[in-house]
Amino acid sequence: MNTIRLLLLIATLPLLTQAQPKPTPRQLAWQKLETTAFLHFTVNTFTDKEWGDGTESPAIFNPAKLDARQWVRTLRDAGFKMAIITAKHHDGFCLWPTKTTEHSVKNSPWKAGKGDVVREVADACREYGLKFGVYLSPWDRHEPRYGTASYNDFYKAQLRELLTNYGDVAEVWFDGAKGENAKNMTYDFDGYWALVRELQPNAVMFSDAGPDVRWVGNEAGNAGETCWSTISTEGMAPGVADAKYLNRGDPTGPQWIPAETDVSIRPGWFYHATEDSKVRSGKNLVDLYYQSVGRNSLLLLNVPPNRDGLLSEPDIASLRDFRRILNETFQTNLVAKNPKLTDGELDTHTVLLANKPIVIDLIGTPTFDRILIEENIASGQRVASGYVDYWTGTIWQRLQNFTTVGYKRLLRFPAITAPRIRITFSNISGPVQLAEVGAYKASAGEE
Ligand code: FUL
Repeated sequence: MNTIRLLLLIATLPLLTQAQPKPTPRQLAWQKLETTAFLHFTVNTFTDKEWGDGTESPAIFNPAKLDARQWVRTLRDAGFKMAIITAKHHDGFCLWPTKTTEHSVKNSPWKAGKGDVVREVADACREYGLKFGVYLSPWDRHEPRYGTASYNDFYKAQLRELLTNYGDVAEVWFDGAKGENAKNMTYDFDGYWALVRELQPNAVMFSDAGPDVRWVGNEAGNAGETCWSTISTEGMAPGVADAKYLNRGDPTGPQWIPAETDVSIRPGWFYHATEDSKVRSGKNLVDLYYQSVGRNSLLLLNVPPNRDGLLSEPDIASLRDFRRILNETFQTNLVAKNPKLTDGELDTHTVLLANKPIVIDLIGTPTFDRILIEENIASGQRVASGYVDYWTGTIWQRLQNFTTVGYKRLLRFPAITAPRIRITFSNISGPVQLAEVGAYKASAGEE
């Protein structure tokens, strides 16, 4: 070994041996879902509100044509891999016939009180091959025990029902939202989380502060341009977190808690007929995809069923456009076939050190305007910054700088034509495991 090599090894040794946070298998499986859906549905759908106050009569809940198979089929066709249903929102109304309260579908005219929305969604997810998740609002404006210690038992009993009667649950959503004048309540989050681990060990848990996946810090569909999957949860709890910190993550954070980007296809989370004309277009949804999945996050797109109990035509049309555009853009990878970098697998990768560029040959001299870069995050997230150059025929020309990569980084730029590109990682926290590289020409639908 020559001296330079030896010095290099000594310099990188602390980085190699330093324990870096890594995803658990359940977090890794979750990240690979990329596009997931939220279904906001409750009495609010019938009162035209966003937050119910808990006084709503179960009698108003009557989605006469409810067809959860239509919801999940539509989502499947649009490429979504999981659906999360609001089993109970802040109003306390339960979409399943719970034994814990009378405030549920069992006292609604829908299916003469014999219906179970949670079951229909879980069954449809199984039928169409989607993962299934539940949202169970800790803040409950109906339950009289809310504000006392015994509410924790009530909440855990609800969790137990949802996690034992409906098959596999892939995600449990703990919303930190709580009205300003809400009663004081000391939630037993440790107890809730232990119960989820016991009953559904493969489920990831979402809250502002994890423990498995975190809020991205806004509801506008924007992960940080820089987005680390690591944070420190010191001083945080659901409802208590610094939104800016969550948005970017923290390169020195000791915990692996990646960001989930929750955003609605409509202005509100629940269905309102007045918003039928304000549904995001397919192109707009594609922007959300670049801003979330393309920035090392995961898209959780809300598509709220209407009063009939169906997804609405404008939403379906946008979802269809969204998938068509993404399929057109990403169907042909213009990077020349490479056993490690174009095989779609994270664990086959090429190791790169700082400022040691890798040249990537393209197929012929194609025209392209999108680049994809992926790290093998199974070993952690290591790229803090880098840049891409392209070969003009005479020189390497700078195409774009980027910051974090993580699970997936998508770069967008005006189309260029070149036979090869060159990627350099300039600031890294350890040897980078470059897993995938792609170059694409965007669908005309993105224009
Ligand atoms: C918020 C809630 O208050 C909204 O109603 C919605 O459920 C959103 C996903 O989370 O905190």
